[in-house]
Amino acid sequence: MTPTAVSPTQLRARFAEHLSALYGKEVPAYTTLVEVSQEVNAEVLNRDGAQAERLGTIERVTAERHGAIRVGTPAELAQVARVFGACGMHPVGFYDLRQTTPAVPVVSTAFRPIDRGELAANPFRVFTSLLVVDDPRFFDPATRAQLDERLEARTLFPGELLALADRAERDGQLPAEDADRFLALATASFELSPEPVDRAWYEHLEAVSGVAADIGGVPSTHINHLTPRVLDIDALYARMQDRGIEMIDEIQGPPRTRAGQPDVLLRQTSFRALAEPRRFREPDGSTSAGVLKVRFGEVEQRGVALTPAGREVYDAAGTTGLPDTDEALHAADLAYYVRDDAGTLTPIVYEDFLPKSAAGIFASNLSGEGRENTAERSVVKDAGWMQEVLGRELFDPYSLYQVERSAAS
Ligand code: OOG
Ligand code: NI
Repeated sequence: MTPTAVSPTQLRARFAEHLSALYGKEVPAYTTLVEVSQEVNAEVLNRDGAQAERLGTIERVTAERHGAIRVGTPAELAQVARVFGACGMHPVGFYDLRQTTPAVPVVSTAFRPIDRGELAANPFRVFTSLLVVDDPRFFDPATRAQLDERLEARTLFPGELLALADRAERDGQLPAEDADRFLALATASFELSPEPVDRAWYEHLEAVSGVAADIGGVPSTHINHLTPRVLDIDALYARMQDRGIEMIDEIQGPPRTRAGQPDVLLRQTSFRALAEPRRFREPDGSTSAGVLKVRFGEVEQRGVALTPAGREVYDAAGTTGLPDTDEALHAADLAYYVRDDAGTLTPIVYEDFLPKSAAGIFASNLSGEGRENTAERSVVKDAGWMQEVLGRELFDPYSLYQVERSAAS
């Protein structure tokens, strides 16, 4: 690298910082969530010492965030892939949230670093959902035609940003000034737009799905939430409630483990979506003030990644079906570990998402139930289809964990 050049790793770390500053300004309760997470993490570190860093150094965990964004067309998703690609973030996993209960009319992937060193340097990941406009279970022909037209007409990412992204990816770096420009444009693309929302159209989509309205009912995209990582999510949940912040009813994902039992996969919870002031365009052409509740704050605790066999056990019986110790999980090939020179097992952290929790997080923060026409046949969208759309490799999470485990032995 040339001396003043900025690497993809640095772009990613700075992008996460920029988005965090933006979201903190837009949603002040997020800042409270980050503060409380850091408080809890300091306490766990104090209490458990080195044991607290088994699933990542405190530096990594403190800086760790995942974001969530939502886009409307395959072309928009392909552009997102270029912007994140510049930051060393690759699409991993395919989640069809139309298959969960309740169904959400999107298919998703997560952009994230894929090798251990990059994850350790900065693990920033973004859960990215694409509206399935051509699914007749959700959208009738007239709605679909209008969605297509409106989504076609908008531009989420300026040409200058995409050109910088392509250059960064091609060269593996950007000169300092171009890096600043890239970050400014990328961050601005996820800012909440002051442009008025067409009320009648938004409400029409909202009757089908709140997520569809949030994606197709507005002329831009925005960060939906930004999630810090915490080492004890139960402690955090209680403390947020003490501070008077209304949390969703439960923690999604595996239940709290028994003392000494390893944490597995991912536990998440969120505070309820806040009423944010937005401008509306009324049917008579006038504009008025109103509110929308779509953005919220989420927090997560991560555990060891399960193998396909471990995941099968978990999906069938929850954590009660899993053995109690690292050694037993490893011996039965139910979770991913590497053994260090001293013979100690180090867990490989789960870096991905859980569709059931994602659907729960979506649902707990939507006002209406939504509407689905189950008489219609769903349109098939799978990982192969998404890889075509992305125009680049869509990685399989299990293969990545497997590679990591083999590399270490
Ligand atoms: C994404 C919801 C899923 C998670 O952490 O599971 C998600 C969204 O609300 O757009 O972020
Ligand atoms: Ni999330």
